[in-house]
Parts: sequence; structure tokens; C-alpha cells
Amino acid sequence: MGPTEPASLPVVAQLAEASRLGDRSATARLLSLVERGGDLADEVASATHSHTGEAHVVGITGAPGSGKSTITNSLTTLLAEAGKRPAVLAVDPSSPLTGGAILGDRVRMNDASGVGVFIRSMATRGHAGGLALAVPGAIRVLDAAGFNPVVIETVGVGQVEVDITDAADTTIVVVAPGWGDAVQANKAGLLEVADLFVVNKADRPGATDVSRDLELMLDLSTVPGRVGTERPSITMTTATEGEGIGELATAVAGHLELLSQGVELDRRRETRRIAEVRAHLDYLLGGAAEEVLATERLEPVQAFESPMMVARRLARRLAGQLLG
Ligand SMILES: Nc1nc2c(ncn2[C@@H]2O[C@H](COP(=O)(O)OP(=O)(O)OP(=O)(O)O)[C@@H](O)[C@H]2O)c(=O)[nH]1
Ligand SMILES: [Mg+2]
Repeated sequence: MGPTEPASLPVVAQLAEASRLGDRSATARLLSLVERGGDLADEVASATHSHTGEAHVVGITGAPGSGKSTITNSLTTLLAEAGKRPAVLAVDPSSPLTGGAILGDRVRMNDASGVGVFIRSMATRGHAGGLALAVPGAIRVLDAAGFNPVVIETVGVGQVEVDITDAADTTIVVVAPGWGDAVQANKAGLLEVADLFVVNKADRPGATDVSRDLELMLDLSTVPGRVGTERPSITMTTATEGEGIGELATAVAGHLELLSQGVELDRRRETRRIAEVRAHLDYLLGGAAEEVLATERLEPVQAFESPMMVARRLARRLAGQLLG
């Protein structure tokens, strides 16, 4: 923010402006507001929204311990050294709000932070609108701040991991020998969401088996690649040594190019936009319903009015309030 700006300018707009100009602490503060949710998060969305669309959003998912953070560290370090401005958003849906970095990841992302990669952990348990609102909001902040690519690492396992792939242009699924191998990835529904596969820990026995299993499953799969019939490529990496990371960077850039050639990039982003609108609508309606329930004095149980009828009556009142 500059000294010439009027003092009345809302603080969120000032932060957004500073963030766009490269002030990282302003970016961090915007992310904290997004993480907390509520009215200020909405203001952040308004202040950043018109400056987005440049960043390639890359999701990295896979079983716990497969090497997602190590890969993210190596990949973003390489990209930063090549002159790009990557940011990392590590999303942990199972932890309560932290407002800061998760210690283990901070250690594993040492190289990246050393070369100026912007790294932020975000816990979404306790977020008013949950993951569905917090993650797109955070991506928007980073995109508007000029970071590109924005890499989202998901911590934890389960449905959430698959959900989060909806937020990305390109989804990388990491598998490693042992627990979290190809069969596990298939069971977790990760085969369908992968644009690119990484078989990490290539230095470990069994890595080529994992790769072969993946190829087999892709052969047998009736699910085509997410872009037309494009089959996800498999990159072998030893992330701890940086091996294969250059190939991965090439694959990631190649996937963006593929998306950009046709309508697929726009289509994915439009799908994302609709999903976010839906999440907001759910949140608004859910909140309004709670309010109606809290403020309307519900009559004692009436034999002639079923719970459904009460709900309909309240919904009519709610609609009147929302529209009136
Ligand atoms: N041998 C070997 N170990 C690796 C490799 N990549 C990562 N590791 C190790 O595997 C462990 C887990 O790596 P992380 O990068 O934290 O894995 P993650 O998928 O981010 O784990 P969570 O975030 O906890 O789900 C660490 O001890 C890494 O040093 C690799 O290529 N080879
Ligand atoms: Mg991790």
C-alpha cells in the first residue's frame, strides 16, 4: 500500500494491492483471513477475484508418506531456479486451524523456501465453510499475488483427497512401493483423477513393479484419461535426490499445454467455478436455515403437521426472507 492511498480504503483492499505488488506478509495475512472464513474472507474474494486466471493450479495427492512434500519441495525449487514464482499450499483437512506452517512440512520444504518459494499450510477443520470454500479462496489469493504455478499438496487420506483434485488444473497422483502402492491408489479412487502419475521412491525395491501395476490398471481401466483419451504418463522419481524431477516438470508443463490447446482448461475452470458457487449457496442456505430454526418459535408437536410439513413452511418463510 502506498502513502498516497486514502485512509478510508478498506484494509482488505489495501492488503490485496500490497500482495499484488509482491508484499508476502500481505499475502500471508490475506490467507489467514480466508482460512478464518466469514465476512472478511468474502471481502478477500472480492478484492482478489478480478486478478486471477494466470496461475497453473497443480494438485499433488497420494497416500500418506508417499513423498508428496518431498516432490513438491524438489519441483518448486527447480521451477524457482528456472525463474518462475511457485507457491505451495499444503492443505490439511484433518487438523484444526493452525494459522501457520506444519512443522514436518517446513522441514521437508527447506530447499524451496530457501529459493523463495512461497509456502503456506492451511488447516481447514473448523473453517466455517469447510474445505470447499477455503481452498478456492486461498488459490485465488496466490493467483492474484502473481504466483505461478500454485501447487496444492493434500495431507491425509480419503475422500477429501479426491475432492481436492477438483480445485486443480492438473492433478498429480503419487504412488510409492509398499503401503500406498498402485492397488491402494486404485481403491482410493485416485486412478480416475490422475492427469499424471509419479512413482516415487524409485530407489526402493518394488518401484518398477508399482509402475508396471499402474500400466496394467490403466490398460484395464475403462476410464479414459481426463482429457479425452489421453493416458496419464508415469514419471519415476527419487524425490530425495531430485531424480526425475526435471521430467516431472516437463510433464506438468506439457499437461498445461494439452489443456490449453482445446477447451479443456476453460471447461475445468468453469466446473470449478460452479462448484464454488454451489458451496457458497449451500453455506448461505444452511446458515439461513439455522437462523430460522433458532429464531422461529417452533410450535409443540402437532399431530396434523409432520416434520416435513414444518420444514416446508419454514422454507417458504426463508425464501420470503431471502428474496424480500
Ligand atoms: N527412499 C526414499 N525416501 C523418500 C523419497 N521421497 C521421500 N522419501 C521419504 O519418505 C518420507 C515421507 O516423505 P514426505 O515427502 O513427507 O511424504 P508425504 O507424502 O508428503 O507425507 P504426508 O504429507 O505425511 O502424507 C520422508 O522420510 C522422506 O524423506 C524417495 O524418493 N526415496
Ligand atoms: Mg506431506
